Amino acid sequence: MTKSALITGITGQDGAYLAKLLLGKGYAVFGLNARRSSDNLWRLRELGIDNDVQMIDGDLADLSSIIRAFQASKADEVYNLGAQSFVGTSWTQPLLTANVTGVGAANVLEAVRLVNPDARFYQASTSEMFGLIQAERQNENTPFYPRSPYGVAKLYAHWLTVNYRESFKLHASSGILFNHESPLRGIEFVTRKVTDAVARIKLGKQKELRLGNIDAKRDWGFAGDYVEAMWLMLQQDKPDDYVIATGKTTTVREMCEIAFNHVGLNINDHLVIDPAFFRPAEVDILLGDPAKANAKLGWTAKTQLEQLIVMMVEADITRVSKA
Ligand code: NAP
Ligand code: F7E
Repeated sequence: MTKSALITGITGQDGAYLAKLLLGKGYAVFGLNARRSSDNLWRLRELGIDNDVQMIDGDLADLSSIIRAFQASKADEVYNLGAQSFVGTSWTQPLLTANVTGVGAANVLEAVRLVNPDARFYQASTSEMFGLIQAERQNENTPFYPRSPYGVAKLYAHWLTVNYRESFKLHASSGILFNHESPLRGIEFVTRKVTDAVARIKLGKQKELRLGNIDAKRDWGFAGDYVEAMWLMLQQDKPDDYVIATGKTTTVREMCEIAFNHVGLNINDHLVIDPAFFRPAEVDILLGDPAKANAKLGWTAKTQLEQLIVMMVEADITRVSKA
């Protein structure tokens, strides 16, 4: 029997890679697609799967649309990846972030509970929930201390996933994913902002790169590796929570240096520190401990940061050259 999956956030970075992974495994893949006035299918197109997924109109803020999408897809597995996912915007749009990123997850969980409680559910939780870190390496037992309205909204969604698992016996799992990037990353996130700028500077279309706190440290992996962990979680007999990370942390400055060095440019000739990009509260350092995912899911991050940044710079050089 062909399995069916419903992905919220299918047009985002992870949604596109997950859709590709599931199609490769023979799933019928459906996506909840929020109405937009302009094209949001570029990632699916870049992966060559825009005609292979079935889009259903719906919005995370609209429970009835999610119920209809879930009924139409007859999904065995539901992946809730949709969110207002940019931390910076969560300070300027805190209520929208709460509604979409937080209550949106409640809407999807309610749809599962009401329509087919046997379906398996994945929640896209985040290392941002650790925020002001309470342990040097963060694992599933580390206390949370979110530092942004985004982190707070995600924490609500995370605990609701745990609660629905315990209250209604749903097969609901939460992946606590550390930062993961790719050539399909949104341009506002720091890795892609850097690789796009490096490509433009190299091709003479831009002179400087303006960044905020370059001392922040992140545990960065490749999105293509991380969506495999999502799928693996839903194949387990028992639902659970897992930290997904590389176990290495790097400063924003060091990540930038990889990008500039790759094309033979000197970062000091182009980087400008701009207070506009500092955040009201910062997550200074994140470092995940993926031991549980290694042991129980057999999952490890395959792609090194250097490989990842080079892949992104090359993709941006190709894009900027064609533009
Ligand atoms: P992303 O690229 O920003 O994609 C977000 C997706 O959510 C897009 O498809 C977007 O649709 C959709 N969306 C936004 N508002 C919606 C609404 N009201 N109704 C329905 N869909 C809506 O995010 P990502 O990097 O792929 O991340 C996927 C998930 O993992 C997110 O929940 C994110 O918070 C979480 N996460 C990400 C990371 C990371 O490092 N990437 C780490 C941990 C957790 P449009 O394309 O139409 O805007
Ligand atoms: O920032 C610093 C910034 O926006 C990383 C989301 O996917 O991962 C992501 O959240 C760091 C921060 O990602 C700029 O202050 C410096 O310390 O790429 P980012 P994020 O905030 O870590 C988590 C796991 C998620 O769940 C989120 O959805 O880089 N930084 N200068 C900058 N960041 C940006 N964006 N732009 C700058 O100019």
